[in-house]
Amino acid sequence: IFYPGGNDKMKKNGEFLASYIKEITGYELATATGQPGKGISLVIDQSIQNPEGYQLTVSDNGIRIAGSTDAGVFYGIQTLRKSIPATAQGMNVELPAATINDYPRFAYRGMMLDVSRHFFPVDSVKTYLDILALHNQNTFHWHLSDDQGWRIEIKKYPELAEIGGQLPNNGRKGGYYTQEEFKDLVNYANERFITIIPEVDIPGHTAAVFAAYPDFKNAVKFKTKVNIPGQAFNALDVDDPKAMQFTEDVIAELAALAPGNYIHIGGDEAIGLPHDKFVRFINKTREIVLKNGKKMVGWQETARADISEGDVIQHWIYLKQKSEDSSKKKDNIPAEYKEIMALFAEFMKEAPKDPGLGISKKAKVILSPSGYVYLDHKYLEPSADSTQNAEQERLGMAAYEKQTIQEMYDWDPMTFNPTVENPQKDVAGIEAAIWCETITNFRDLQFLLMPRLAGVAEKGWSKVENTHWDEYKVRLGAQAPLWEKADWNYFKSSLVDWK
Ligand code: TNX
Repeated sequence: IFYPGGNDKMKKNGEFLASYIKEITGYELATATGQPGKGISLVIDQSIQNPEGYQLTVSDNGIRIAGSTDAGVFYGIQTLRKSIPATAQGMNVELPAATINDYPRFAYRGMMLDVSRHFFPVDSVKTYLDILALHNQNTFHWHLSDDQGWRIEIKKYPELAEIGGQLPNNGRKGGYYTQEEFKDLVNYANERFITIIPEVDIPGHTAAVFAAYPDFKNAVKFKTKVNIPGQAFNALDVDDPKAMQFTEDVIAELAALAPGNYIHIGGDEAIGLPHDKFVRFINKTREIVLKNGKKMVGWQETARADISEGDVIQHWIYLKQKSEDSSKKKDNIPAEYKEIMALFAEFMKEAPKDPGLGISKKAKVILSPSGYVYLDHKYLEPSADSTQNAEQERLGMAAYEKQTIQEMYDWDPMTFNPTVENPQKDVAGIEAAIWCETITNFRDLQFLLMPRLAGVAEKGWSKVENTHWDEYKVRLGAQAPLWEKADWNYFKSSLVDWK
């Protein structure tokens, strides 16, 4: 495997390719700088237009993978890796002579992980990043805080992680990432051309912050003893100087840790927080993000604040309602839930307007419509493997209607929501999310992630006219041996003929 000298990233690319080939075939290929000879050459070629595009050529003379950047070459390597039969251990591998010119549809291809509802240790996050890399996903949105736990060490507020990271959470082990671990993961992601966008979710979803700092003022007025899992009844108060100093300090530490351009400030579901306080909170937080040299991403509700050009909103509300079932459940709601349910209903009525509102303020949009890319939906179709029945029953949010992997694959990010009128101009890309309320270990996470992530990745990378379920399911079935070789768990959908 030849790579151009004096380029560490290309050297690393060569090493990745060697390790993939070894994993699949058992063969150990040497890597070396120098003139491309017979063998595999990795080449920087400025004639390739898209910065993440590549050209993969297989001929009598060997294999050539060219990109105008080291990232493009990396994606060519992923394609070569997926083209070697995963059953090739110890066998000769023959590839057909071919030239592939390939490049992504969207520049932003993200995946969110909720480590608050379930804490995953560093090694699991690394495997998660490996899975993203195989699928050409270039952004890792790391949901580091929520009601159930605060997961990143903040030096000025040690109790955040020590107390807020160890809350009772349905018997799950708590935990948090030290800043050293965070930096290690930034490097690990960077080698795989993945940018980390850290999120601390404020002003709502902050029960873990209040657990650590009970003297902060809670701006949510109404009081209730009940708690609906995943819903926030706490919000930092923009008029509490302590809470705002906290916001300032936390964002400064995060900005120093994460080399990417963006900080995600959450902003979702601040139910019960008066509109005016919400708007002022987001406005102030936005200023803090900008002052730290970063740009702000927020969940779509942040469109209600004074955002403008350069800001990014994440469009998440888009349920695919197949039936009216969900309304039936309303009858047996206990009286003490009524107030929050009314507030929530009001909130959901406003939410469909957010994306258009954000666009009218010149923000860009990341598409994460829950009906298509919230991978914590339960699977509707049976597994082809009955030993998975218990997992299938247990995993995924009961509040969503179950969906088949085909239903979640069949969409076009550019046209699914007519209120996004000019997606060519306003959409930055797509991002899937995995929320972990029902997840109890890393195998559970993989079970919900795979195979749906492959479909999300295809929608992010390929032209929509090249994404048809009937062909896709064949390509998908061919991926399983690679996942099995890596010991990644996945749902064996009965809609797919798994190889
Ligand atoms: C809504 S979407 C949430 C999360 C939940 C998720 C469950 C969003 C920004 N907030 O807090 O975990 O639904 O799917």
